[in-house]
Order: sequence, then structure tokens, then C-alpha cells
Amino acid sequence: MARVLFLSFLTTVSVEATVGQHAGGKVFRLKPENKQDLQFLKNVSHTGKVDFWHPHSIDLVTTNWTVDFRVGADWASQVQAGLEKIGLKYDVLIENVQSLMEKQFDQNATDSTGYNYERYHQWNEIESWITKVTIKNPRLISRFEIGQSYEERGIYVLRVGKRTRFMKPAIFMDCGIHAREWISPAFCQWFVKEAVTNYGIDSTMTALLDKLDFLIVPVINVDGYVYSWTKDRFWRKTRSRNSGSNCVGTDPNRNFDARWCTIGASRNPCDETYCGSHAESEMEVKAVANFIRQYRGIKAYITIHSYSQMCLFPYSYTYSLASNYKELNALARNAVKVLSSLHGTQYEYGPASIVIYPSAGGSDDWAYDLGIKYSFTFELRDTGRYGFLLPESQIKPTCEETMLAINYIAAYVLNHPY
Ligand code: 0X9
Ligand code: ZN
Ligand code: ZN
Repeated sequence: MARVLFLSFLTTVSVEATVGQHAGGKVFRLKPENKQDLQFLKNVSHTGKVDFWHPHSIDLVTTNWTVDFRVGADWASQVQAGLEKIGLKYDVLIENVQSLMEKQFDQNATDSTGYNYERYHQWNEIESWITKVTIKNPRLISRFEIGQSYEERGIYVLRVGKRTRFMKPAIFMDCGIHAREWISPAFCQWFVKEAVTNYGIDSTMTALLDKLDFLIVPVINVDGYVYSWTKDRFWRKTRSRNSGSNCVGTDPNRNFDARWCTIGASRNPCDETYCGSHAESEMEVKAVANFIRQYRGIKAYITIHSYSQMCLFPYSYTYSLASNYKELNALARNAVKVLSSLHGTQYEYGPASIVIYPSAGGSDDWAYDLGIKYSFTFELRDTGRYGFLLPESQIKPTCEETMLAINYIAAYVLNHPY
């Protein structure tokens, strides 16, 4: 009689209980020994609240089969009570499906240091990641502190590549010039993760790291990045004070010494594109520019921004075409083609002055005029649906597809020495 009571109770509550069905719950394992046990399982299954894991359907179950089934959180205790009442022995295989799902997600997303690459991280987490990933991969990574920010945070370069006795050609890639473009630092970290986990496993990555060094700046504009976490999510500029103004910060991508402040930049410290008091007035820009100037063998410069899904190249400060325009255009075209092959993400490409807007003082033009003839600005996802608030769920697909483009450019650079 107890069984009947239990089942009628099940039926009454079933309608409102549907919502939490997938919220988690428990997984039971049991062996029906007789017709009564089988009937109990069937009744439970007919409520639609039970997910048969093994076998996949109750119809396959006969006595003495081992049955694994999941019951949603809202029903788990009733079913458990029912099992107790009819005296059918069971094991609880998974006590809390929800927390296991979370852990499993974490395991997929984290490396051996527990770092989750599918999340956005605060600067202090990124900084300790920089230290850890360097210590954990001594054969592939060395870390340089290339300077400090206005608020005295470290600016780091990770040199990623197989250690060799001779200097290798290098590809410089920076992230986080603009504070609010959070997907950018996430990508630089992803790139380093991919490099260290695929070296010696994936032949493309192994070949690249054997023959090239990647010089990665995970976050250039560290002060702005911190500010975008703590005070203003949509902060773009640095955090340096401007004399004679209450407005703070300079646009670091208007502060490079490339026809500085002649077009598409503002002289007003209150503007988002303020070019600064002079070229390289920003310590962050100076640190990066000094590093690139003194480092021999940088063959490509790549800077990661968001958003708008574009692969841009010089010039920005003029509508005139770069001397190797045809080569850059073909390279960009092929890079966005491989990028789109993964998830169908469409990119525009071309000289930035034409494709977005003319603007002087950008890092790409500056690097190009320094003699680095492969110079690109990537504007990652999306096209404005989420903009700077690109959800964490898009970190992985965004980084995966971008990897293809960066690796394509790297392979091209390797095969076209100069
Ligand atoms: O305006 C920029 O600095 C970049 N776009 S963003 O929306 N991320 O701010 C584009 C940079 C293109 N290159 C140059 N302007 N030099
Ligand atoms: Zn940007
Ligand atoms: Zn994917």
C-alpha cells in the first residue's frame, strides 16, 4: 500500500516539477529483482522525470539488469523514499549531478594549474598566471618585465618558443591595448595555453615553436584593464593624469609615433581617442615601443582588439596603400578564410583607413614603418550583439577560430623570410 501512496503522490506533483528536471539531481544504480521492482521502475519512468542512462530505455530492462538512471533534483528524494519503502536496494552513483557538471566543465577548461581559459580574469589572476605558466614550462617560455604602467603595475612579455642556441625570427603579439576589450587578453592567454599544450603533439604548433618565437604581451594597458574591472566596465584608455584637465587617460592606440595625432585622434584629454601630450607619452606605449625597437628579428606584429570582426593592416594614418599591399591583402584574405572555416564567423579585411576609419598614432602603422612588414590589427568577435560584453561562452569558439588565423600568418611569415 505504501507503494500506491507514493505513486499517487508522484502523479499529483508531476506537472509543476518539470521545470527543474535538468537542474541536476542524482543518479541511481539498482537491480530490479522481481516484477514488483520492475513495475515500480516503469511507474517512475512514466512520470517523465527519469533519464535512463543505462540502458537507454526502461523497455529494455528485465529483472537482474543493472539500471542507471538520473532523477532531477526536485524528484530525487521522493524516488529515494519510494525505493526505501518497497525495499529495493540501490546505490547512489552521483550524489549531485549539478556540481559534477560544473567540475567537469572546469576540468575541460582548466590547465594543470587550475586556470580556466574560458573565463575573463582580473589582472591579479592574469599576473599570477603569467608567473605560473612560465615556471611550469621552462623549456618553452621565458618572461620579461619590459616596464611598468603609470600606476606601477608590471608589463610583461612572454617569449614562447623552443629554446635554441641561435636567435629565431619572432612574431610579436599584444593584447589589451584597450581596457574594455576583454576578449583580447583572453585570446593571448589562450594562445599561450595552446602553444604549451600542443607542443610535441600537434605538428603545426611544434614546427612553429621550433622555428619561431612568439613574443606575447597578455595585457599592455594594465591600469585601464584593472579600472574596467573595478570602476568602469567600458573604460578604454590608460589611467594617466592629464595636466590642466580633470579627465584621465590617453588612447594608447593613438599614442604611437606614427604621424602622431595628425588624423582620427583628439587633442582633448576628455575624448576617448585622446592622443596624449606627445608620442609615447604613455609609459605602457613607451615600454612596448622600446622593447620592439631593441629586439632583433621581429618579423610580424599582431595586435588584438575587439570588436567588429576585422583583419586590418596599414595604413591607418593615410589612405595611401602600403608598399606590400597586395601581399598583405592576400595574407589577410586567407587568414580570415581559415578563421571562418571553423564556425563560419565572417571577417572583413583591408587597410584600416579604408575598412574602418583613418587614424594616426596606431601601433600597427608604427611597427610597419619600423620595418616590420607583416603588421595586423585583429578586431575579434562580435559585430555588436554583445560588443565588449561578449559572453564567456564565446571565449572558446572565438579563440579557436582566431588561432587558425594567427597560425596561418605565422606559417606564412616562416615561409617568407626577410
Ligand atoms: O581605433 C582603434 O584603435 C582600433 N579599433 S577599436 O575599436 N578596438 O578601438 C582599430 C585600430 C586600427 N589601426 C589603427 N588605427 N592604427
Ligand atoms: Zn581596441
Ligand atoms: Zn569550437
